[in-house]
Amino acid sequence: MTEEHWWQQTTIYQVYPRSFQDSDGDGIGDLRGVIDRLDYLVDLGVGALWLSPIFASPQRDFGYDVTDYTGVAPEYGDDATVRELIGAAHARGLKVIFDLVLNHTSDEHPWFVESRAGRDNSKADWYLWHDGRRGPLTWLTGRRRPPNNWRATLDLTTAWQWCDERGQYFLASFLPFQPDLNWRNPHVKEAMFDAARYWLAAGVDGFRLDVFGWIMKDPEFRSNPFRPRFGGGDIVRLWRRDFTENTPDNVALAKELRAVCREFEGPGRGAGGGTGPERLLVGEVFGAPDEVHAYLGDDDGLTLTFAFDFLAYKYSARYFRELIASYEEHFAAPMLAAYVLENHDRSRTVDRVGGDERKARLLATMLLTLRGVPTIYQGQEIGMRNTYLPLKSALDPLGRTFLPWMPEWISKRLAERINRDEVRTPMQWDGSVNAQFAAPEATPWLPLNADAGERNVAAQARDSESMLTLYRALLHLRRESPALHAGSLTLLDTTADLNARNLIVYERRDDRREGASGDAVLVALNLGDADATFRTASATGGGLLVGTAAGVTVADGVVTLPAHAAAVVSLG
Ligand code: TEU
Repeated sequence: MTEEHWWQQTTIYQVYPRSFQDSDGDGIGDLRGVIDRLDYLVDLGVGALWLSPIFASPQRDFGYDVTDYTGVAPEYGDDATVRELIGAAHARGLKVIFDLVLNHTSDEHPWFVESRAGRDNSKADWYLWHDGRRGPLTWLTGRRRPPNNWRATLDLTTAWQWCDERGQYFLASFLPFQPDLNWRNPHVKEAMFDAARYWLAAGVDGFRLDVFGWIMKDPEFRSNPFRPRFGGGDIVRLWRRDFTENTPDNVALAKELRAVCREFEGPGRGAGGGTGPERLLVGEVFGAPDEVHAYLGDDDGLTLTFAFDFLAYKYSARYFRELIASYEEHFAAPMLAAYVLENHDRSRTVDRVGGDERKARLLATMLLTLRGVPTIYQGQEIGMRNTYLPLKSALDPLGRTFLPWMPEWISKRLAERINRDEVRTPMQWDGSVNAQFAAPEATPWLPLNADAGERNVAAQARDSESMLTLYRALLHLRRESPALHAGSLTLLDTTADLNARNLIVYERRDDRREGASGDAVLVALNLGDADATFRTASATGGGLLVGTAAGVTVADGVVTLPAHAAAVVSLG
């Protein structure tokens, strides 16, 4: 792989279009609104914009239930607006990444409507249908049992849904109204690849691939082995996912999708004869780094996979130190992971660290200085909080589908949000009514967080100590510093020094040109409750480039860090 792929140096900003900016007063964000905010993203300093799904959808899972992969949802705009958005972003040097939901469609998609109607129509084999198994009462009731033990998301119920019309089960690995497509049917694969081609031809720079790890399931429908596991991101998981997740066939699918992108990529990138830029494919795949790095292949698979262990973490120096080491080992250069602290499914960072902004600032510094592609979820840059909203009236179907019995006093206390509305409330632009997300007289589709009056972009832009100012500074520094956007990472061993056991320290060096002493930066993070110091190898020390707290200093090569503070220091 040659150097200088655009995506190696980029940073991704996730826009949840429904909650970013409304332009027409219906209380729902839209594409015109995104266009109006592009300059904000440029000023913030991000390189690419990932739009959560904007395709036609009944919006029962807010776009992750698609009914037309090449049609724009009317409440968001139309084909002309989306093309205008791509052009306007490109004109500002921003890349545009769409969200592709390949595993399943909406049950209202015309393909599924036809498929479920009978066993001999043209779409009969487009989804994963199965007769099921005979059970002890089948002779009496006629009901059969699900064919195997595959579980729907959250692992609480079977993934098989009964369909009376066909007298068969269909597989729905996520929510019951999201039937899984049968990717072993070549017509399905071509139809989905054609949808990708449609947007590649329109100029999108790549795709975030929804639940990519689940697409190719075991063709023999074998049951997953029973092996209970506690912790590790899930509360409890009873079965391994050998036959449903990250199967060898699924890893192979990444290559086929890459080949589709190559048809549009410019000279030197395959036989497609395309002329465009290299396209980014970032997969939503779950698993340990030693497992998921296989998706990247040898520059012929996905470009990136999300490092979700950074999203459901234990806030400790040891946890992150080991994680960084593990990613450095399994994603060795030129491979990279996509680092992520927040998204539209999971808790906001500040809440995850118990409301402690110091910790959130430290994590932001880590996110934006690791060797990888950082992803920022809208609102993260102003430290938006979860907005507590009762499960009973949730618009998000997740908790209502799988945990409707859960009392509020429990759901409130879970680390993860099972009512994902809580992390999807409108973006807080200023302190006015509706925070400029929508006109003051509009009714936003979800309520704003009550703190929008104080916590908003306008207020933080004026405040040199704000979260927004920190994100901006780090993003711009990352852009300017070759060590940060293209350099190597070396973890320094601080564990021997008792005083430094809660520190994580790493160096980033631009050592691309042999012999030349390029740009070098040291990052020191203090995850402890006490002050800590660290002596850099360079006697002169360097200048403090970014500090997350007033007490961060560098003098005579010694970095001093108050509790939960972070520093980025120049070694050049
Ligand atoms: O989410 C898949 C996924 O990560 C979930 O299983 C997650 O664990 C859950 O949301 C609990 O937080 C993707 C999308 O990001 C999500 O918004 C969609 O609802 C889902 O796929 C189905 O397409």
